[in-house]
Amino acid sequence: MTDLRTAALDALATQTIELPSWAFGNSGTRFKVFGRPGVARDPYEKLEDAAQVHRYTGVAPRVSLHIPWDLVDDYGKLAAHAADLGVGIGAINSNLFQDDAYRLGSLTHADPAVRRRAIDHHAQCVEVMHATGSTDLKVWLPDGTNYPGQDDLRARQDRLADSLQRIYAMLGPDMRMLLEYKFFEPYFYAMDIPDWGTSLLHCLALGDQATVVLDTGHHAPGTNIEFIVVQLLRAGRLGAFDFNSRNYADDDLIVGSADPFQLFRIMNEIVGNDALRPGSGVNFMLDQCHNIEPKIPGQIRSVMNVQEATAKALLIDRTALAEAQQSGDVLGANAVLMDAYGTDVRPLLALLREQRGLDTDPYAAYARSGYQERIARERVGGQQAGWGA
Ligand code: LRH
Ligand code: MN
Ligand code: MN
Repeated sequence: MTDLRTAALDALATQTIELPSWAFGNSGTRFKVFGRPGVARDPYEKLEDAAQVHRYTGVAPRVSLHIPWDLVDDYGKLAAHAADLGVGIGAINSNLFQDDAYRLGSLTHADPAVRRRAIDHHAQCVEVMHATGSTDLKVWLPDGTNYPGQDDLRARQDRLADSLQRIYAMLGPDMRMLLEYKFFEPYFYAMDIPDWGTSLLHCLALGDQATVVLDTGHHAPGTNIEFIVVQLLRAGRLGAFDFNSRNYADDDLIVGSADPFQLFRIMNEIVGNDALRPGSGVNFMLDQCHNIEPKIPGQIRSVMNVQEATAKALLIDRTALAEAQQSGDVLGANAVLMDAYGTDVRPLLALLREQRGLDTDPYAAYARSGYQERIARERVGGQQAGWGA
């Protein structure tokens, strides 16, 4: 085996990918939520399903929770259940988009009482973090306006900065805030955190424990996402990814399904900037909802797609690339990248799994396991992923 392949195997062995609890509940389009037999009925069962993804892929040892979608009486008990299943609790997602009080905003609302309510919700999330051992508080701000003049854009930013500061002050020394941006939806004139620049400015004002989350579905079509990755890494503020695929909007499709080349370009910058290594501070999370496809195989497919893109990025001959770049060999440099992208990395990943005592094909191994048939038999009345819950 070449040195490049050996190094790639070593790096792949250290990679972990975090799963979203909401991937294991029923979800749908804005027209219909489709129920599937055997879908998890509560957060405990969501963790059981997530543990299946980890069991067959070996690289998905954490699960993000969403509060209040994953409301339980005893979070210590939920974390212990996770540990028994061989997984841990990852990021805690707050929810500012399902409350009547937030029609005109939450952390940006003109009324201090509404802002207080939104800030207090994060105190609840931080409590969950203490109880579960989670270190990442993920904040996606759904606030925005629909019409020019509807509200004062500057005043909303000022109120947001103040609210975020109060939330940041609740964090323990080992906790981080992950601040997510999205350019449109649920509002369409001006979102209050529409882009990475706005998120970064707020993070810089807050302090070192505040970092940006890049959800791959939250950009305008044609945006060069890998450029954003580079900028955030350069600033030391890329805290996490929410990986998913999009064709038109925030589609939340299987990672790497719409544009596997984009995923490769992103992972190229991650590998090239030494951000794959554990301890680099980047949490590789999935943020997907499966609407028409089965949940557990859907997550397995996404995890495998992230692994494939990562493996290809690891196979880039970076010495040859640097030489071609230095000498101004435009097509030569591009060819180095495309050679790696064109490599069939499935045998390498099969070897990785073999070395860990896993089946070489996690997707097929899960299908054979009988788990899907068992949950379809035993569970009745699956829980909705979140919306409308
Ligand atoms: C917002 C978002 C955010 C989570 C998730 C459910 O669109 O990406 O990361 O709240 O969806
Ligand atoms: Mn997201
Ligand atoms: Mn999203």
